Amino acid sequence: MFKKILIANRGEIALRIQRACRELGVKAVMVYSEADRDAKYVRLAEEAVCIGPAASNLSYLNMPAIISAAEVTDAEAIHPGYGFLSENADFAERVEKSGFQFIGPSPDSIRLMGDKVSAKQAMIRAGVPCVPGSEGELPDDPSQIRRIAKTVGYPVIIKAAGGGGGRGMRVVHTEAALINAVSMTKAEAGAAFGNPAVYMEKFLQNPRHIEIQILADTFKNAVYLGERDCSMQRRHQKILEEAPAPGINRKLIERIGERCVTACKKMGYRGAGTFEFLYEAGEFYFIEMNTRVQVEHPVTEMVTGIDIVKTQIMVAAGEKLPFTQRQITISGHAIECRINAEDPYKFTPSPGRITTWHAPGGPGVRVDSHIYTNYFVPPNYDSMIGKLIVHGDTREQALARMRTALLETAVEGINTNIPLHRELMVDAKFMAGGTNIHYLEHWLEQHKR
Ligand code: MV4
Repeated sequence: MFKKILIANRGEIALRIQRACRELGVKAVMVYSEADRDAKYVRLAEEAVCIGPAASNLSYLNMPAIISAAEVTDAEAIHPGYGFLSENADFAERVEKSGFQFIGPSPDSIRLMGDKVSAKQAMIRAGVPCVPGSEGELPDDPSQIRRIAKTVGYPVIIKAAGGGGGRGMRVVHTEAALINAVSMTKAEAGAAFGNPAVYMEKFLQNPRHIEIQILADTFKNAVYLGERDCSMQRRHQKILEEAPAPGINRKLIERIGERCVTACKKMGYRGAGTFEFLYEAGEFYFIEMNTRVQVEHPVTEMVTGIDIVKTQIMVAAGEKLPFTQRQITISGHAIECRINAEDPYKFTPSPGRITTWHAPGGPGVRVDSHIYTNYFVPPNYDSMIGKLIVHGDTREQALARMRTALLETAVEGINTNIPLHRELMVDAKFMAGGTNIHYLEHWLEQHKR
């Protein structure tokens, strides 16, 4: 095992990784920007290094500053968390070239999955079901593009190879609009991602967003830890997640999970990963793979009892996965509510000083947050200030526990989205389970104030 790890992130995930380090007996080096200097999780770390001013591009995205911090503190490995440099293949490569272990997959795996066309081709080869569409990048010839769209069937969606997470896509309903939509998407993709390549898929109108968590070691062992339902989102920002996904056939999940595992083994994938699927009319369609730990990993930890962050560190240190697929079982139900510093209905950010913080508790309640009374939420970063996670024997019990936890939680001094979560936890359709990716946006439209 490593003696010392550098944590190249901030906020709740920095604290989460620090906790995993402590459990493993590994020293944690925290890097921080000037805006995060006084944060308690920074004080709590064995060592801390300032890597620059508040602006992310000068600190948490500053590769030389982060690698220098690892050098001066003699860290052996770097955990990138999520966001920032976590899926930057060039960063992973520079980390490795500088003699440190990147806690994540190889630069090649990150690069393969970062290009959504090559990712999809790898999945097709591995037998993972994908959304029907162009096999690879769209050609330039308009008549060929029209022919592909005709075969796929309208509506279609044009997506940028360099995009992902909802960036660089356009829905096309008619042949008349096709060629212009392709040109526009290519132009935008070239400007935004430095790669004008686009591909086409059948546009699914009312899918759910279901993702499969996997873990893999360097000995060709890989397992899946079941699925998460992340359909409750607004403008591609998830607001709550749950595991397992309500109402989906377990045998189907097992078949898809096994395909994901096969794909990992085939790619020689290492570490934690997430296969994102659209689920519609009883079928799964792969869309993208994330090569990092995700915000919503706790719901999977709660239903499997497996510490995903600890396992990431163990496999990065060259250890074998400490469990086999047969030893992994899903028990009960978990729900996570993301707590954001924002107006609960207008979604405008609400940074500032937290004058009161009272955390909930009780059986099956977990709080992943770095905040405390008198903590100042800086305006420079994502508005998520923590996550409330509950576990119950059944979905109904988890819902009841989340309602109680949300009732107990007090955040004063700033606005948060807790009132929105309280309303969703008593919403009849959400309570019934299985709402699709459009549900929250429609709900907000109907509950305008
Ligand atoms: C789609 C789709 C419908 N059909 N692909 C958006 C984020 C990116 N990861 C992929 N996305 C979508 N791809 C096909 N073929 C609908 C979406 C989509 C979406 C997906 C997951 C969660 C929320 C979403 C919100 C709008 C659109």
